[in-house]
Amino acid sequence: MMAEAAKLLARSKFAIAFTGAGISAESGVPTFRGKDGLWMRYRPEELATPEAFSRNPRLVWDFYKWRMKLIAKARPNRAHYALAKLEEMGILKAVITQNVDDLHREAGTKNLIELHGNIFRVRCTSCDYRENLKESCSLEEFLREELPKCPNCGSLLRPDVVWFGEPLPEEELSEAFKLARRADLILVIGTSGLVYPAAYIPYIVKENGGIVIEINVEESALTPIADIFLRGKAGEVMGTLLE
Ligand code: BJW
Ligand code: ZN
Repeated sequence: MMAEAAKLLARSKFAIAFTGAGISAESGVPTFRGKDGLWMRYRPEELATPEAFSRNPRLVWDFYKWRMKLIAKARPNRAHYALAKLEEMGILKAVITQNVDDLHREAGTKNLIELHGNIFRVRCTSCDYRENLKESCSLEEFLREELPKCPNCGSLLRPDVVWFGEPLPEEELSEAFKLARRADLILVIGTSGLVYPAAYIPYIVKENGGIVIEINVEESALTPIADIFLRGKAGEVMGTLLE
């Protein structure tokens, strides 16, 4: 299976990757679903919504600040580096991620499409103020504020991520769909494949005759369309695949 996957990848003309929370699990970033995927007693559907934020912004901000701290300390793992290496080798054309953790960028991936935003970016709930806390080096200061306010207009700031019921960034989504139509192979790594429209991406590749290679510790909603399923941790499997 592994040798077959490596051969298909080496022969592909336009390979892309589609990643989810599982690729960052070995970096110590918790996933959303599954036994270790919970934040206290909350489910993502209870926190990652605009309704939750207007009902209880403090609770939602506590969740994001907890993750910001955790993610700021996390380093890319072998899977992130393997994808950056494959891009450098000219095999992989893009990484489409549902993750907000910045670890693909840190590993060196150049053509990165972030479908659900980025946890280090914040934006105002009323005006068009935006800030990247990593670029402005103000993360620590920011984390000390209880309810972060816009420096322009004083309104509440929010994480620049996509919550349930919100549209995905238009340009990123159309670029992702375009890449999927063009791809002859897709590596689907560490995603439950339950959240749409992101989960359409592997189906588009499949419908256009492309090969779907899935890497996951367990079967997902996308396993039925996988041509090859490699069971295991993303870092370990990707490490072996590149050998
Ligand atoms: C390992 C591993 C290891 C563990 N190695 N593997 C049909 C079509 C379109 C939309 C819908 C639809 N049906 C329903 C909807 C609505 C909804 C939706 O999809 N709901 C479903 C839950 C049913 N979608 C939306 O609301 C989206 N917006 C939308 O549709 O807008 C329409 C609209 C248009 C115009 C105007 C207005 C509206 C938005 C979805 C936003 C999702 N946001 C989140 C939060 C982001 C911010 C944050 O990070 O806090 O995105 S929710 C959460 O789920 C996050 C993730 O990106 C996303 C996907 O999760 P992921 O990455 O798959 O993680 P897990 O935890 O689920 O899985 C981890 C996997 O890793 C598992 O399989 C493990 O086995 C594996 N694993 N360790 C390898 N070491
Ligand atoms: Zn503002």
